Amino acid sequence: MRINIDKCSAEILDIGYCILPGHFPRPVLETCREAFLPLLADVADRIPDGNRGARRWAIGLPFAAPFYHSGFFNDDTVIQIVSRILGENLHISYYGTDTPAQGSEYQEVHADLPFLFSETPHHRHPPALLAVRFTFVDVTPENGPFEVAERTQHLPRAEALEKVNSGEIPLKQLMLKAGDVLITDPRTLHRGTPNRTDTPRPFAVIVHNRHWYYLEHHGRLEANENTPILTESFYQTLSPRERSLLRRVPRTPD
Ligand SMILES: O=C(O)CCC(=O)C(=O)O
Repeated sequence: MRINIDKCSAEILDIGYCILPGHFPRPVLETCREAFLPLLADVADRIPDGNRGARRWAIGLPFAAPFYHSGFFNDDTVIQIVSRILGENLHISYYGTDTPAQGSEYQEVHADLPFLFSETPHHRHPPALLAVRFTFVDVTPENGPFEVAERTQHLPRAEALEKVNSGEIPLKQLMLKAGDVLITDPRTLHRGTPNRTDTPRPFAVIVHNRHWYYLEHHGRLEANENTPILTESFYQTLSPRERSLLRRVPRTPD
């Protein structure tokens, strides 16, 4: 489907996100889902209670087979949209997943980032970071849809939380299909909801940053700390644009 880059960028700046329907190929997402299940089983063995709430795990993925697909990182449309907002020379700092399984609960409504200028909470400014997100399975009302409170990225955090928790600003459920790409400003308030099925619902995230922005903790993979994030030899096989995007990811020699 042809995507209107201007419209999508404007939506992110206005409501906090936009969706590119059916943008990534479903067979590739299915290979990711299959490869992810043993990794999730290993993490669930080590951290049975979850690390993002009950039976919910944040798990970092290496920039390597079987999870790295150039199509996720080097997509012309996605890069045009994120660079329209973040400017030229942006970089990718993290690849990971959020997965609720059966027994998970509602998360507290939250944002994924502290304020850039905490001393002036009313100061409205464009994002320094965008999350490009996609699910490995179709989302249904039963398996834990992501919920988002539109336009809350523009408000002081305490006011936004108060308005969402009191119901004045509604939370909207995003029923994403495998293949849909969600681009969000992670300051926009959101929460994960319970997965009531026996099938985990992995939700991938690729973090894109302005060229001057970097979060230190992105230098290690959540719940997957012993896996090399990016090896030098794999990095050297990538296209010039991918190498530029991943230039700040720590690399290990083979
Ligand atoms: O997986 C989800 O639906 C959201 C998870 C989330 O926002 C988080 O863990 O910070």
